[in-house]
Amino acid sequence: MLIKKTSDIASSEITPESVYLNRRQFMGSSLIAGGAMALGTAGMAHAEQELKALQYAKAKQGPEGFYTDETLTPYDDVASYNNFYEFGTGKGDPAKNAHALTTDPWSITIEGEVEKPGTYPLEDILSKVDLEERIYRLRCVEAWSMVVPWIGFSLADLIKQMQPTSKAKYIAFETLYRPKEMKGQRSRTSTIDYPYVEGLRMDEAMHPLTLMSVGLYGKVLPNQNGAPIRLVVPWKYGFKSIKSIVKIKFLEKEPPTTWNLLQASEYGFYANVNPDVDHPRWSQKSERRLPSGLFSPNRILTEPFNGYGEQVASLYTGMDLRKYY
Ligand SMILES: Nc1nc2c(c(=O)[nH]1)N[C@H]1C(S)=C(S)[C@@H](COP(=O)(O)O)O[C@H]1N2
Ligand SMILES: [Mo]
Repeated sequence: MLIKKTSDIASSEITPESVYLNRRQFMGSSLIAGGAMALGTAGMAHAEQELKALQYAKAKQGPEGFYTDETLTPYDDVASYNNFYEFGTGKGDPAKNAHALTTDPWSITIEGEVEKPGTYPLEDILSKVDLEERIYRLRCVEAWSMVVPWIGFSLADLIKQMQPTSKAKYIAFETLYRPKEMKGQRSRTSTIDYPYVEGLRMDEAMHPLTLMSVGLYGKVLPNQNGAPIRLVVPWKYGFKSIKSIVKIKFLEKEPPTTWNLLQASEYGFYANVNPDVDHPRWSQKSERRLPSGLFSPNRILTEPFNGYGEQVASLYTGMDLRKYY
C-alpha cells in the first residue's frame, strides 16, 4: 500500500503530480497520498465512501514566480506555527483548536458589482478550475516567514466566472463567523471585531500570482491554515491572506480590512512587503525563516514585495509606497 504519511513525502514527489483530495477523504484519517501512484485500488477501497471528486493537481508552467527553489518549510512547522485569531492568539492555538471547525458543507457567497451573484457550493467552484501547485514565500508582518508548497488556483479564474461589472474596482473577502466552532470568536477580551475581513484592488486580485488555496504539501489544507479555502497573496504581508473564506464582494470603493481597523497607523490596506518601511514597533529589514531556533535563528534579509517585485511592482507605478503602506 503506497499511502504515505506527510512526513514521508519529498517535495520532488509532490511536483508535478500532487494529488488534491477532497476534504472528506481525510476526515478521521491520517492517510496521505504522496502522488498519483499512491492512489491505487487499495487506497480507493480503503475509504470508499469518502473518496469523491478526486482531482490531480498538475503543476503547470506559468509566469516566473510561481515556484521558488528555496528550502521548503517542513509540513509540521507550516501546520503548527499559525496566525488564525479565530482559534486563539498564540502561535500554537490554531493547531490545538481548529479541529472544531466544520469545513463540509462549505459555500461561498458572491455579492456586489457582479453579473453572477449567488451562493456557490465549494464543489461547484472547484469543478470549474484547474488546481496546481505553487511554491511561495509567505512573509508575516511580525517578521517571520515560510516557504509553502500550496495547492490552489488563480483567483482570477474565479473572478472571471463571476463576471464583475465595470464598477468593480475592489474585492472584499470575509472569513466564517461561527463562534460555536471558533474559540477565539467567543473570547470577551478579543480586540478583533469578527468576522475577519480583507480586500484587494481588482488589479491585484486579477494578478496571476494571487492564489486561492485549498491545500498544501499535496493534501487538503489543515484547518489551522484556513480550510477549506483561503487566499494567498505572496507579495503582501501574511495578514492579507485571509483564511476560511465564506464571502466575496465586488465593490466600487476600498473595503475595510481587519488589521487596518484595529490599528491603522501600523497596518495599511496595501501591506506590500517593504523592508524600507519599518513597522512602528519593529524593523522590517529582515525576517526569521522557519524553521528557526534559538541557536539557528535563520535570519535573512527581507526583499521588496517579498521577492516578487519583478512581477508586481508595476501595479504600483506612481504610488508613494510610504504613504500607501
Ligand atoms: N481569518 C483569518 N485569516 C488570517 C489570519 C487570522 O487571524 N484570521 N491571520 C493572518 C496572518 S497574520 C497570517 S501571517 C497568515 C498565516 O497563515 P498560516 O497560519 O497558514 O501560516 O494568515 C492570515 N489570515
Ligand atoms: Mo501575519
